[in-house]
Amino acid sequence: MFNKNEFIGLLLDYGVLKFGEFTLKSGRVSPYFFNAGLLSSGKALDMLSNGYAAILAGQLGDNPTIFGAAYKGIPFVATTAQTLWRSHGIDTAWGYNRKEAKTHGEGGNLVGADLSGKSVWVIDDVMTAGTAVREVVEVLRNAGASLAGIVIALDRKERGQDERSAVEQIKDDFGVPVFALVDIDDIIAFLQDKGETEHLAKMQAYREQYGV
Ligand code: OMP
Repeated sequence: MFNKNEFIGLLLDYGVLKFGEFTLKSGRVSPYFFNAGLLSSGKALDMLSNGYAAILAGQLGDNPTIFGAAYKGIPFVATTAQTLWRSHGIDTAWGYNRKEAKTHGEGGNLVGADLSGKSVWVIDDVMTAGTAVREVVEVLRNAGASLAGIVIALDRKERGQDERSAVEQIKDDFGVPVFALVDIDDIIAFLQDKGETEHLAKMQAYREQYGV
């Protein structure tokens, strides 16, 4: 089953979690970056999907639907649906969006499960200020679906549009649960345990500035 420290170890081994200076979507300059695109092996994807599925298995109601946003969410939602079936015996509908609407063939910007009238769980990689997730909620709304909840791989635990964390704000605004496989405090604790000091001071300073 899913183990947080094993997962953080894998994030470091695969270079998914990098240290340096990174300008984020929010404009914040961060001493670390989480690049989910580098979970690019079968083993890594398996561990990630196991994590998402372990959380979702306890949350999904009848006729579940899960959704991954283009582009990075697409492989994750697919493998999570498979893991839910193989490991938990839960058969969930799954779908994703295209960034560019298709004008021929079946057309449209949604692929897979019919979302209309459904209560949908969203799978995403990382939340900083919550902008990306709000965009996904808009896609669901336009498809006539409602949001059931969100599972992300990493919660950076940063402020959103006010003093609350982005995750808390999303929970309040949409009235849904938000789960994360790991958060920045888990990562800081992992580094401390390993006696890693090189990046810790900068991570903690950043956390003071933007974190909650
Ligand atoms: P928010 O939209 O501010 O919540 O930022 C989340 C999005 O930013 C993610 O979906 C990524 O596209 C990107 N991002 C990362 O991939 N990794 C990070 O560590 C930080 C960000 C980011 O730009 O904040």
